[in-house]
Amino acid sequence: MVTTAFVTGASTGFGAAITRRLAAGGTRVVASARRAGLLADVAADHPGLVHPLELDVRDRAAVEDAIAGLPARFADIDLLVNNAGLAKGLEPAQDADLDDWDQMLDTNCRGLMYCTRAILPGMVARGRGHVINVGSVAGTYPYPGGNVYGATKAFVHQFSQNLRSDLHGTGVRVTCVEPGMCGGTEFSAVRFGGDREKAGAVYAGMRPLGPADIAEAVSWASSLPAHVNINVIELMPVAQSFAAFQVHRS
Ligand code: NDP
Ligand code: 8X3
Repeated sequence: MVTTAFVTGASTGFGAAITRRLAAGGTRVVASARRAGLLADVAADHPGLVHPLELDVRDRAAVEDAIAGLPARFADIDLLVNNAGLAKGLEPAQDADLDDWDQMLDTNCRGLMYCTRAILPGMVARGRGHVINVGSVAGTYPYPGGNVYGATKAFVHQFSQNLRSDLHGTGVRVTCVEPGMCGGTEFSAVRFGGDREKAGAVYAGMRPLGPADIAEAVSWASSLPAHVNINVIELMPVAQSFAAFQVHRS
């Protein structure tokens, strides 16, 4: 059983649902994100079990300090859920904003690296632990405008697999959860710069996955017996599937 978890991006969406799900099962959770007010709301619903932690995962020193300074009750982390992340923009590469590209790389890749590197030594020393990284189908299947976002999630996938090699024999497990379209989060509003109408249109007329589906996947993978490692979970709504290659004809 997971006793202490550290969840990034816990203020909304998947991270908040994962935090609530774990806390409801009695797990102590460090819930981290930049927006302290939203974290306080999550913590208030689970008194004593959720420790809110205001943290920007892009800030390497802040990540190291925050993890080194956790209260004793929350210090021995046996589940890290690297969930913080975002897509910014859907423009073709030739028109994209480089600041958006930097923010995606810094959050989805560097932030995930910093949290992992800070928490792994404790797991290895204790001979147990589980890192669950939130990737995306965008890391496997290309789509127009997915350019750097998809590339960051391909990084998350491969980093997860490589972690398994490095952690061989330590007892520490690694899983990459790779969802398709999921509504009920701020993902599309963030991607479209706060344009809620454009964000809502993404899910019009179809039933996407919801944050509870992702929390279920995380809960399942982390609750399996210690000798079982789920490498990858790829899940999509039934309403989403694949289309043909595009062909340009002159
Ligand atoms: P949300 O936008 O609702 O959640 C993103 C979370 O990341 C928020 O809690 C946000 O909190 C946090 N975050 C963003 N930047 C930072 C940062 N620099 N430091 C710390 N926290 C940060 O979206 P989702 O719940 O949908 O997304 C969660 C993850 O799932 C992301 O990695 C996303 O790429 C991935 N994903 C989403 C899918 C979808 O369709 N929704 C599908 C596949 C994958 P705050 O702003 O308070 O810091
Ligand atoms: C989010 C899923 O298909 O919008 O990672 O890129 S998608």
